[in-house]
Amino acid sequence: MAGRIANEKFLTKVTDIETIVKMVKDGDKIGVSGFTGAGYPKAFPVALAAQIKAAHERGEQFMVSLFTGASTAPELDGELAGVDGLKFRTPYQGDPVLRGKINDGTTYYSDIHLSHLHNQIAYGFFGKLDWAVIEVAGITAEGELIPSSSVGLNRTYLERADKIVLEVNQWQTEDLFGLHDVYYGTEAMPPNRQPIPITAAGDLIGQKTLKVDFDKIVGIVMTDAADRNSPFKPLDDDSRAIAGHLIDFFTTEIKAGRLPKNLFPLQSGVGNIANAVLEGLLESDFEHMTSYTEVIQDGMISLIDAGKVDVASATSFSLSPDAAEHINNNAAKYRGKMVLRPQDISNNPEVIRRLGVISCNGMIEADIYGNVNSTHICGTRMMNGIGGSGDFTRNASISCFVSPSIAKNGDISAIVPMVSHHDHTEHDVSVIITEQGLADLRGLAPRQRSRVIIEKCAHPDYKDILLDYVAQAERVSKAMQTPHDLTQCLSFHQRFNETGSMKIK
Ligand code: 0RQ
Repeated sequence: MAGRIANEKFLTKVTDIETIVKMVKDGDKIGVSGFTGAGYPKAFPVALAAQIKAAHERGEQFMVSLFTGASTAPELDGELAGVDGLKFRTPYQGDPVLRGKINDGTTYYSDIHLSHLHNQIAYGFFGKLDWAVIEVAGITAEGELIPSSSVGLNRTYLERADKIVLEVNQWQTEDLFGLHDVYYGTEAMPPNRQPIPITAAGDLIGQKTLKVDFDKIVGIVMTDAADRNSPFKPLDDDSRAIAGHLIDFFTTEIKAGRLPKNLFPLQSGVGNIANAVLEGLLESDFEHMTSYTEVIQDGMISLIDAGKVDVASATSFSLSPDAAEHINNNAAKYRGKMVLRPQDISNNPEVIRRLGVISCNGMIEADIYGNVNSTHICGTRMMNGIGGSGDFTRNASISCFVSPSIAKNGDISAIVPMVSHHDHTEHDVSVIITEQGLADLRGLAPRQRSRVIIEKCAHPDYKDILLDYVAQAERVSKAMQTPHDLTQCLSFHQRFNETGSMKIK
């Protein structure tokens, strides 16, 4: 323990988790560390869930509001949602149990751009935060915190909450020290903000550790538990084809003089397809690439190891168990090649625009005009959330969306007449890619886009009904800028809800 807590004063705060969670009350607002299954507290949520369950069994009301960096893991979102303990949740999740509670109305979910939450908390939109519960890899002799496998909103929660709990996780390697860059310049609110001085993906502008107000610490607990994430799906033919289309596109852009030979910094979203695209880049000829993204996935580590990517900036790891073990054993080797920043910096629109980031994110569906739905199944059912996809898409030099052209054995088309929920509008989407092909929407008006998207991206089973829709829309629409048949524009979704398939039987 003494090794991990190098400041003696902090040793006096070490206690057990039960003593701490007894202080949590119904209605409390809790900001925790954790981003895409990395660096979340392991002891507090499980102990709190047990306490909430016991309170419910006594007939007492007990629910809390939970704020994170992004998605966490079953021991956090799953445990608390499983006991009906979450009244409110923001800004992003990916847990099946919590997804169920959001969709059955138990939990209010505010789905927020990840770069926005720092300011929104500072402005007090959510009220006062009662708790910050932060996992760290260690505490320095100077009394500062060595972040663990994510930074997320830790700095914000430590600054804003009344009470602080630290979990010192001995599973996280101490060699993570030096991989973080914690910038304190966004403590100043507008109009006093200064430019964020990042002009290249690997620039270091902050400090290696998080500051903490010792007097706010109510307890420190020791843990020894792995970050929990599931392995990525193995590369299949569809993801190989999608990666191939993207690489061909980059090659064409280089030939046209619009991209340098090492591309612009890449952002790659969460999910299997986004990770597969990174794996696909391994087989490409591009070298000395960089990445300005929010999560470092397995594919990014392969690219760094292969010498294809020089440096990757993010806010968190999002790794399979094998890759997490690899990082734990080799973290020191990656200093200078990886940097983890607060998420209002990793996802900062100013920096993304300056660097010319190329974004690449998964989608649920796109429509014939290039609007994209990343979050809602059939317009109402939350999947995960917008996460950082909007931060990057709106500000990227080229914004790409990737998806197989069909889902659920072909009963769902990823290309539809009108998206059932809008996350990214036609104004922000440059390129759509499915295994069928790549639609480059840049420079096209809506009626030109509809042809290109259907021709290049739609699955053959859906091409004809999509073209029929276009013809019908152009016949009946009151105006020709963005023609729609308002009685039929959601017919694919309606058919799916009624028959279980978007196909016409
Ligand atoms: O279901 O898991 O039951 O097989 O959705 O789909 O094709 O494996 O794709 O893992 O890349 O996820 C948009 C959800 C794609 C993700 C989304 C079903 C499909 C499958 C997963 P199964 P795939 P991916 C930065 C960026 C928003 C946040 C974001 C996402 C499951 O990319 O959450 O981009 N993005 N953040 O069968 C019904 C459809 C469907 C569908 C797919 N139209 N209808 N089900 N599925 N399309 C990172 C962060 O923000 C942290």
